[in-house]
Amino acid sequence: MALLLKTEAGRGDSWRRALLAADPGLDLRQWPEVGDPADIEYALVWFPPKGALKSYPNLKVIFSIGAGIDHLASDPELPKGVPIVRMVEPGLTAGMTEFVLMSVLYHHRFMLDYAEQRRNKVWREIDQVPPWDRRVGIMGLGVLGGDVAEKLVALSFDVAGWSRSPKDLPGVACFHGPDGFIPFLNRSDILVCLLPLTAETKGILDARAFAALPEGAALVSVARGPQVVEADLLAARAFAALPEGAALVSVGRGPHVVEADLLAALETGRLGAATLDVFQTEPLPPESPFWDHPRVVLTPHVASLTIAKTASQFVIDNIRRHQAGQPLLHVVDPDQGY
Ligand code: NDP
Ligand code: OXD
Repeated sequence: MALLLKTEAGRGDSWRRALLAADPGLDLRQWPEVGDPADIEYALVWFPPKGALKSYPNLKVIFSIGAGIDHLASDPELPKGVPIVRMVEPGLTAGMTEFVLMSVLYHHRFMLDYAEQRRNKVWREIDQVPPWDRRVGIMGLGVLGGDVAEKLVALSFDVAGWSRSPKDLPGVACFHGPDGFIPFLNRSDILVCLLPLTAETKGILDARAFAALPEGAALVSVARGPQVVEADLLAARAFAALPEGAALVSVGRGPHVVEADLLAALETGRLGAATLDVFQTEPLPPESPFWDHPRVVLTPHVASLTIAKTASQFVIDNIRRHQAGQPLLHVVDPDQGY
């Protein structure tokens, strides 16, 4: 049995060291030095070239280096019937919780406003809001969203979450499904998007919201005349469901958001601020208006990174389970796409 490793550029050696520390006897083939393709039974990959994974006739399991598997699902030639395992490991979870807490606290404590005051040499207090009066909404209550929710509750925020199936989490107002979406948005002063990218969640801040919005809720005009297309109008309605001046923390995937409508919502003040870690096009093109937007905090898709050491243990343990005939942990449901 051999494990194929294809990481992002520059991270291959640390993964190799970590995997061999977890299993010194491992037959590891580091892309592109694969050897005989027939030897490959497991693949641990991040953005493999489209069509590449179909070259391994004995491939039994595909492990994603990230929690998201959209980099695999978007491959039209992905071998059918081979299970995909998403990444669940403590380093990735801890990193995401740190990032979201940092972002929520940043908006909660008006740090963008204080940065602007500082640029203008203004010394002025802004009224402090206690955390129990700040409503934080988390889209996605899975491994990452669930941990974020728990830590925000511990900090005394008024926390809600939205998922596909019903949930019961201590201290969290849980909403689910299309009917729960607009009531959930209505009570999100700070909205965190931690959904996977699937056919259902692509453009989530418009289409599903539109279907559930009450009559008359879509009052934000994006006023872009003939350029307004239906998808844009729908997204404007989703933002319209948020409380005036809400902040968005977008750390799931770029295509969850229709970027033109996000800009419009920032312009009208419907959204007061946004932390954006993921974008429609990555790397973010130099001409993007987000680079210089005064109400945007921007990072280059680094909200959390998989930590090779802890993740390698997860992968090796899962391979051992598979070889022992036990069920794999954290297998993606192909029908749901996450
Ligand atoms: P999980 O699969 O554990 O959780 C996904 C959550 O989203 C679940 O609660 C699920 O609901 C919910 N969900 C999925 N589809 C829908 C839908 N149609 N409507 C409502 N809720 C839905 O994923 P993780 O928490 O591990 O990861 C989430 C995402 O975070 C990843 O897919 C990735 O895109 C992103 N990510 C980004 C990183 C970054 O650096 N920016 C780093 C790591 C991850 P239910 O519980 O009912 O199934
Ligand atoms: C992930 C990511 O999905 O880093 O893990 O984006």
